[in-house]
Order: sequence, then structure tokens, then C-alpha cells
Amino acid sequence: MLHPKIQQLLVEQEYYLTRPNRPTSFYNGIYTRWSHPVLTRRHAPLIWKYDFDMAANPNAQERLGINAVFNSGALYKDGHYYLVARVESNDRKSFFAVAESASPVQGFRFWNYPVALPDVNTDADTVCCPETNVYDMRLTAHEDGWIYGIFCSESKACSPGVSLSDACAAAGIVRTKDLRIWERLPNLKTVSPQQRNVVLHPEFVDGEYAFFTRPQNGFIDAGGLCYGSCADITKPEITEEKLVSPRCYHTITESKNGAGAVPIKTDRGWIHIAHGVRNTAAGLRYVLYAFATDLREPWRVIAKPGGFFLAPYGRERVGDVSNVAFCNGAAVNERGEVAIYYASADTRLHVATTTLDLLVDYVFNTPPDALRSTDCVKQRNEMIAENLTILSRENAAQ
Ligand code: BGC
Ligand code: BMA
Repeated sequence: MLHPKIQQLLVEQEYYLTRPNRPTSFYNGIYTRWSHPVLTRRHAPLIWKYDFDMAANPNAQERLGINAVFNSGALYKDGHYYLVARVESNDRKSFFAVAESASPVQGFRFWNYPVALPDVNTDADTVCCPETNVYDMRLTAHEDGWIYGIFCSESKACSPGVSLSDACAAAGIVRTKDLRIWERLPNLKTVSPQQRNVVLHPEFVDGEYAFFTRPQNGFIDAGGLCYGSCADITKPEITEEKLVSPRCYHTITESKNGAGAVPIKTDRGWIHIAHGVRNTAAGLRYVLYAFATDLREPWRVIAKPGGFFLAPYGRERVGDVSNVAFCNGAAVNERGEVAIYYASADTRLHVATTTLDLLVDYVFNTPPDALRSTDCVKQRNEMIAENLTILSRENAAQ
């Protein structure tokens, strides 16, 4: 028999999981925001948290709590949406779990077991200890036929003299055909000592596996969104990283930036949804920005709207790490509908829906950042002047 409290929780969770979602009134003509997050800690199956054995758990206490469900890789395949979410338990360790739905905006359910991620480098070397934490998987359906997951593999730094919080970040690589059985490949090697926010491009470029990288000297100090490639993904090593999207003073990427979703292919170019970070008196603020790169030379930026594409809004601003919007997955269906999965405040996962056409309009027709207040006002005044002419024409016609 099940504990009555567990029975009640199961009923309540079912109500929550089947709750319909609806668009909000938020408008910018670029994407639709939805009322409810698509994944939260309340989506975590109760069997992950409670021991259902009445004798062992007579008070129906949570034994292994789940704190947050956020930054998720995404994939659309055969009419279904798959999310590989970052699930963070009460002990601060994250793990990956697959949630599936036939709809991009509602009805996501986790599979019974989290991803069994094969372990690597369990022997400490002289610089980095064995992997401690994993997070932020990007899912790439590659033209070689595999689905790859590139994620951050974090470990404690262990050279002599380091502080308790010194850490190493590397890009972990796994691949699968069915999201159930995962093969682990060696962590990506690059010239720079650390990496976070690495994304595998879905197509070969000049016969090589192409990556968007984010070189960093230490665990935090980061050097812009870059590009590099390697011939053999089973021996993943990038020997040269080209700068694609630099950090820039007094813009949304001043402190850090990095790739987000796997680039989205359109007729006009690859559309990238990345993140930019600036510092404030209240701590770091993470927003999403977008740009396009050339179809044949995916490292070459061909359009770059100014400012953010999406920033934490209203209640999204509140959570464990407030003022963070973060995206590591988007899914595109055969009708050109795009679901952008973004997390807020490192706490829960939302969706913004749009289309390839609307994204192309946004990326190619939004003016670039004019970089100085005076020039920004000039840029705005040109639009205001044209608008006033249009308005007076309208008024005269009435
Ligand atoms: C956290 C990440 C964070 C990173 C850099 C990690 O330990 O798990 O969420 O992005 O540190 O601050
Ligand atoms: C990072 C990311 C995310 C996280 C963000 C804000 O650098 O890799 O995991 O959402 O910080 O805390």
C-alpha cells in the first residue's frame, strides 16, 4: 500500500503535469511567451524523491529532494519534443534527465530514470580532480547520424595551493541514437585550458566536426564565443579557435558570452541564440542575444541585432540565481515552428515560440548596436522622424 500522503501527491502532480499552457499578453512581434514554465522541480517524478516503502519511510519524508529543473538541451524528432534538462538536487549536484511531449509548450513528462552518464577520468590528474558536476547539455542531431550531447564537466582544481572554490570546466561529449544508451567520448581538448558552453554544429564543415567554443583561462574568466573544428570526434581536439562573437564594452556581452542553442538553419544563414552577461551592483545579469552566420562559413557573422533578444521578465527574475535567462536548446519542427527553451533564474524552464520567418526578420532587420548613447539616439531619431511622417500622412488622409 502507498502512504496516503504519497497518493495525494501523485494526484496533485498529475493535475500539474496535465495543466494546459496558454500564451501570455507579452508582445514584441518576435516570439510568444507562455504562462507556465514547461519544466519545474514539480515535474520531477515522485519516485525520484520519496522512498515509497512504508516501513522504511513511515512519515513520507522526502529523501532525495530536487531543487530545480532548468537549462535544457532540446530536440524535435518524429513529432515529439525531447528535452534533456539540468536537474539539480538538494545536494547541488546536477544530472541530466529526458522529458518528452507531443507538444512544444506543455505536457512534458520525465522518463523514469535520469540519464546514466558514463563516467570519465575517475583518476585525478595533477590539475583537475575527477568530474564533480555536469550541466547544460546541448543536443545536436548531427548529419553523421548520431545525436551528440555536449555539456559542462566540472571538477575541483587540485594543483597545490588552489583555493577551495577553484574549479576546472571542460566540454564533456556523449552520443546516442535513442537518448537512452549514451556512449561517452573523451572531453574536448582545446588550446585554452578551460571550456564552458560548447556547442556542436549539426553539419560537417569542410569534412570536419565544427564546434562553437568559449575559451577561458580560468573557471570564470572567459574570452568570447569562438569556432574551431576537428577531424575525428572520437579524439576531439581543436588546435585553433577563431573569434566569432567577441565580448564588447558597454553592451550585453561585456562580462562574458557563450553559445546557447545549436545553430538553426534558415535560407539566409545559421541563426544562433547565445547568452551575454554583464555585471551590475546586484550581480551578473544573463540575457539571450541572437546573430546569424554564413551558411558555408558558419564562423562568419553576417547579421547582428543590437541588444538582447530575450531578458528575464517579471517573475522570471526571481529564483536561486536571480536575473538570469539562459538557453541551451531550441527545437524546430517540419512546419518551421521554433520552440526556444530558456530557463529563468537557474530555477525553471520556459518556452518562447516563434517561426523561422520571424527569427530571420528579427536577425536581419533589427539594427546593430550603435555602441554610444549619442549614436543610439541618432539611430532612434531616424525611425521617429519616419514614423512622424507616416503618422501625419495617415492623419491627412482621414
Ligand atoms: C555552476 C554553473 C555556473 C558556473 C559559473 C558552476 O559551478 O554550476 O551554474 O554557470 O559555476 O559560475
Ligand atoms: C553559467 C551557466 C549556467 C547558468 C549561469 C547562471 O555560467 O553555465 O549553468 O545558468 O551560469 O548561473
